[in-house]
Amino acid sequence: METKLALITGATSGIGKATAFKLAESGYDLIITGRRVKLLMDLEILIQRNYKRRCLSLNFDIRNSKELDTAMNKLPSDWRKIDLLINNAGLALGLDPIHKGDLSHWEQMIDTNIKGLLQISKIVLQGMVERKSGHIINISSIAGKEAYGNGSVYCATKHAVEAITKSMRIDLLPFGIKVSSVAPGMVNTEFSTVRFGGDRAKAYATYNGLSPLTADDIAETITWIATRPKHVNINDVLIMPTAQANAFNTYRKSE
Ligand code: NDP
Ligand code: 8X3
Repeated sequence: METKLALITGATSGIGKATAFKLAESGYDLIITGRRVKLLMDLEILIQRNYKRRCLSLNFDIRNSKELDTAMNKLPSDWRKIDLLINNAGLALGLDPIHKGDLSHWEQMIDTNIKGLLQISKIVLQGMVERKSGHIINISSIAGKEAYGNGSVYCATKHAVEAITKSMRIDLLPFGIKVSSVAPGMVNTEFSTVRFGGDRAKAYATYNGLSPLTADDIAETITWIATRPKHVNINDVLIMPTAQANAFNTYRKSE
């Protein structure tokens, strides 16, 4: 059987990195992307050495449409048949009421979580549509299902991911292209450290007294979705830590 090729955005840490390992283990060749070039190079070598899979790093900021376009246009011909796109690159910045929000944070979240996802999807879809096959898995969030206070713009971006996923699925129906969404609750990655501007104590407190999901939990789910038979599409997975019922209710050991 022909080896499949997956492109994972935001593979330098957390869910993206764990997914790179799991997909490589399942036999996928990989294109991995992110801004931190050293982390990309390290991962590329690990995947090649430990899993004997082809792996290519693309170093660009997904907010920069020119950089993204150039990187994708320069792909060598044997890296162009992308079977699986994992739209994972994303972030939250800040946790503030709307009237105290930071405009540059808002722009960064919108440009990464929505516009970046849209642009790379459009590029990758050219080939998928032509070949009438492919699979896109968008990483949403519990914040795409519910809106919580102090998170208006992050929640809005993930609600947008949910809407884009549903519309994409309709647009791509005639081409047999699968579109799936994975919406996790709390996952212990660099996410909270990024959200709180590098404040590790604050990030750590997010998971105080409970066991959050791990990046591996989500990677396993993504890999399961990607490896269903051709006639089966998993539309939507909402996956939570057992100690988190929804965006608002958690059970912590100290409670
Ligand atoms: P991490 O911070 O660990 O990983 C985020 C990844 O996104 C990194 O690889 C980062 O790479 C990449 N990224 C961020 N901004 C850009 C950019 N401008 N250009 C290119 N790449 C970028 O967090 P997670 O693994 O947790 O996050 C992955 C996805 O999961 C996100 O979409 C997030 O919203 C979602 N999610 C996370 C949850 C959680 O609790 N952790 C829960 C629900 C959803 P680099 O910095 O090298 O560019
Ligand atoms: C990340 C989970 O609850 O911080 O998407 O929005 S949450």
